[in-house]
Amino acid sequence: MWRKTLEVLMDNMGEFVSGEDISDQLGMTRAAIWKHVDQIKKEGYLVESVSRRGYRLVEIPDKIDEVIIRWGLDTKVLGSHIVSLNSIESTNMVAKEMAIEGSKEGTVIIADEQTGGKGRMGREWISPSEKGIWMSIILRPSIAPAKAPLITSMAAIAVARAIEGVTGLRPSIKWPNDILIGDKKVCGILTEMQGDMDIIQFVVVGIGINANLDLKDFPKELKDRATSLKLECGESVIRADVIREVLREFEDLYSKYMENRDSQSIISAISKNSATIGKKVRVVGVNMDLEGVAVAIAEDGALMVMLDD
Ligand code: BT5
Repeated sequence: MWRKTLEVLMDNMGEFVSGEDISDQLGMTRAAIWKHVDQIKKEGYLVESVSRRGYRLVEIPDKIDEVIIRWGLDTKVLGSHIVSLNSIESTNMVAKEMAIEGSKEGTVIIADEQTGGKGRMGREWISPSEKGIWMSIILRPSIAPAKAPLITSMAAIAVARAIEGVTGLRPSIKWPNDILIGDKKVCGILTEMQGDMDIIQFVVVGIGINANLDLKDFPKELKDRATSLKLECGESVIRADVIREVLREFEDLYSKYMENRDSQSIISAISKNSATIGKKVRVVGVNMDLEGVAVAIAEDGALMVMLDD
């Protein structure tokens, strides 16, 4: 319930609001409001209490909280329902369970810490507490499963744009799911889906962004391959600012695609920012191991490789 009081204080950020006004607005006693404010302070928000003037919210901490994320978020679908958690094994796991149970499109699950964060093919994703953006978005696109890679591409473009918008850094996209700054990984995307032969039931887009990790937060083997926004900018970012931008950019790309089904703008955006095209690559599959040069991204999001022969 304290979140309701927080919402009122946030709407009046920097201004005093009297306990009476809040209690009228929420239909609660002033004693209840006083308790809420006490809780809000304990949560790390800076609130001034001055007798006869009321309460004034002065500073919002860098927290993963649905109220903070929703504040100023102008999307229609993505983030229409936000679930914020302290610590969880994997937000993708929670999102998949919620999607199976019928959670609506645009639901966002976000955690301060993942104890079993997942990469692709069972790999591990390091997700230390209060340092990063570990979130999953449920989508229900009426498209064929073969088109699902486009959703990963949209998420990658959205993250790259959001990072640039908030920090001024210029990330590139390493096909299919990594965002790099320079040659170091700052974000990974894990898209999982459930569907039939010709239609998707849901897609869970898991996005992990290293926001405020310090060098000591990375295990030895990742120290020269991974980076964070903080390490690159020299200062911490407010995670909620980045989250809102990702949701806005993602919704923009997604809603346009669902409307016109034109993948060309997605392909050209991802090609323009690509860290892969023009590079020598190795294609490793169950029964193949080939080398060549990445030349383009195809209409369905696949990477086209020119083999040596
Ligand atoms: C990925 O896999 O890059 C997908 C990562 C998706 C993470 C998000 S967080 C929210 C949601 N919930 C989840 O449980 N997962 C998603 P892949 O391309 O397989 O890369 C994994 C590899 O990246 C690992 O084997 C490490 O080498 C490296 N790695 C692990 N943690 C990292 C980190 N925090 N930053 C950079 N590299 C990392």
